[in-house]
Amino acid sequence: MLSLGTLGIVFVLFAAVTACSAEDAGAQGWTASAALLKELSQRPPDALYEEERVPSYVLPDPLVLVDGTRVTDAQTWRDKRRPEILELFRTHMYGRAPVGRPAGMAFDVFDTERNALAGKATRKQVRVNFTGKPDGPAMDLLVYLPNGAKGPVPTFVLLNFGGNHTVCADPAIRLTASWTRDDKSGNRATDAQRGSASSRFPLAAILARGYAVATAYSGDIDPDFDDGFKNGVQPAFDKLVEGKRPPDAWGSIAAWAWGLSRAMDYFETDSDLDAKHVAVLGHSRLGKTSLWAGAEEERFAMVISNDSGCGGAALSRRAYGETVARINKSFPHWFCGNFKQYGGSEGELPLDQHLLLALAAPRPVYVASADQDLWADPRGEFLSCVGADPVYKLLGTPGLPTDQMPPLDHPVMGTVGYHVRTGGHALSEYDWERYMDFADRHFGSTAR
Ligand code: GTR
Repeated sequence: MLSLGTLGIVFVLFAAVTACSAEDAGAQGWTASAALLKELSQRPPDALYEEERVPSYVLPDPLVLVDGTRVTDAQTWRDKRRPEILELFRTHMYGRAPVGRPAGMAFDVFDTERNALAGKATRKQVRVNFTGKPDGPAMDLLVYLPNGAKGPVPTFVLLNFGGNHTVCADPAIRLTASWTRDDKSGNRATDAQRGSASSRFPLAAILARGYAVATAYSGDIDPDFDDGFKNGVQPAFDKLVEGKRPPDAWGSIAAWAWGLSRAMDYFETDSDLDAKHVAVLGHSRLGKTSLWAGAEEERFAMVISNDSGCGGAALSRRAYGETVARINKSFPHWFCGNFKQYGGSEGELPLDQHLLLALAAPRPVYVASADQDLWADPRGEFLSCVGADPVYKLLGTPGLPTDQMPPLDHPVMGTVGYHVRTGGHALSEYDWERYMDFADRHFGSTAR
């Protein structure tokens, strides 16, 4: 266990870092705006936003086994510490998903349009039937890939919040039959919603940079409300113990992450897509999901979380903004039963979120925050990156280029990347452009 100061100067060990650039060296690290802090202190919910009130805490050391042995080589990380940490997250936080590709799973490529988006893209839609049974749970995968690519295309995969039809106004996108969050439309997908989330999917910019984008609706995998896991994929796969779901049974985040692995199963069958260069990305609750997907699924070559906050990239022990108690109350279905006991006692958790980032190592991982999004604790998200860095260094990668909070709109990119950008809780084109810079750097922009 290592001590941390309340102001976030962390990890005395492995302090060797490289300055990001001469320009950054002189610039001030980001701090929350005083005006925003004042405003937040005057409105509910009552959450901790002042750095001075962050409790002092001790983070589990990523390089010490539960039995106290220090991890000093890559093999011990790989064979012992990584599996141990994965098990901690499965047991105490996200729950345990079924292992591997489900027997009977079937893909139906029901749409291939080589002249989509005014000829710029090929659109594919694939029904992924998880059990292969006609009435079993299924998700629709929507893929746009740039036309004229020289070979298989590196791909960003992300879930969406409202249905595939919300990501783009393309009328050929099939409406989901699943429950949706839009209660004004009777919780159904409608034509009127087409393109309503397009700001999160700057398709023209993504395609122009030579990347494919694949998306599926999280609610096809598990509808996002607490119904005791009667709908979604869980009932088709759950193994009850004495008629009950065990306290480490998979919650919604684990189910969504599992769905992303099934998307990867499909990519491996599609020669247009470069399954060896797939970046898993997600925003907010779906950013918590992309991090867990990247931990459980090593076929993802890059892992990106956008404004994922509590239960995602932010350190739980800081209890800043959204807390474990609060998230368990608002969204009890996101995590497993065992996680409920840690509300208000984050220090008892045998893990924290820097360990989740470390599970991506040595693959590139990128964490992004937004200046106005204090609910998601930008500093806590950065400190998670700092906390994961020793693992990246042990594995022989450059890791995170600085242990100091970068200035606003100054991305840092090593094997671990981070930025805090101007603006609020959103997945913006600025975020996408940085993720593509990061992918160019690690996947090689000349590969296409
Ligand atoms: C909020 C929740 C966050 C975040 C966000 C979202 O209400 O408190 O943890 O996940 O929703 O997913 O948009």
